[in-house]
Amino acid sequence: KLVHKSFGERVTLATNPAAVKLFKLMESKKTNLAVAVDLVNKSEILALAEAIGSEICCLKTHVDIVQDFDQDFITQLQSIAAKHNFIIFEDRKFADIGNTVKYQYENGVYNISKWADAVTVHGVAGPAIIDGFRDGLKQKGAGLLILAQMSSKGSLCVGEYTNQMIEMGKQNADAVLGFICQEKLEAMGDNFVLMTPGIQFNSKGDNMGQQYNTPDYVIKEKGTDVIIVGRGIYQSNDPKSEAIKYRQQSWSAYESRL
Ligand code: S5P
Repeated sequence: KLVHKSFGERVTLATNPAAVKLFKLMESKKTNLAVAVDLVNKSEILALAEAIGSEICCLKTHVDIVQDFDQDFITQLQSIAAKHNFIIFEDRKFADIGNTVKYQYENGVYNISKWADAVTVHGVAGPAIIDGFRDGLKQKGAGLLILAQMSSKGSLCVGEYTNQMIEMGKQNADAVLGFICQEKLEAMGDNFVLMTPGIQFNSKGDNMGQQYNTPDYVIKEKGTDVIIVGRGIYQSNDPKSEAIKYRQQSWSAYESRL
């Protein structure tokens, strides 16, 4: 059985600045709910962020699906994040060589390094990918989330690959905020934030491989820290009250394991 420290205690163990910020934020705001806002219009995303901002610790974007993306979208999203006190993480799942991801992170239309507090990374190309992020991360005080496991059926991020991803994180704890995973493995330690997608109350999965668990299960039984909820919230008729339900279950599951 895993022994769990509080987010407050883990503030002092974290070395990545975004991890420190997120542990503090979760402890003070009393929420470990992240929402995946996979909507394709700027106005819909901003309206949802405003509606649920008070309930969440993180808002996750897929910026490359936004049809009317512009700089004003980022400016407005950042001001909503500041007002409601949550961090923004861009789920870009970078996976190339260091030199290429540096371009992808710092350049192009989206300029992700200028605004994202965290970004997701697949370590399939090996640990040197992290060197491509170091300059950009430092300037913003941001962090990487390494995909250690995935929620989808038949995922190849398992076993020895997962162990290698944890090792990659530990060797680069300055740059790494945490892991995207389905469970806490002992090697992950207490200095990283563990985030788990594939969460929904009313569904077991979709017809494209997604698999769902409840907040209670992944936090209490599997030892993760943050739940990432997408369609369970943004497709509901009342996203705000649904977000409150996910927040309450995930926070009380967290409190009960302390
Ligand atoms: O293993 C993963 C990793 C991620 S980041 N499985 C996932 O589903 N995700 C992301 O979480 C996915 O890209 C989507 O944005 C979100 C889950 O959305 P939902 O609508 O299925 O809750």
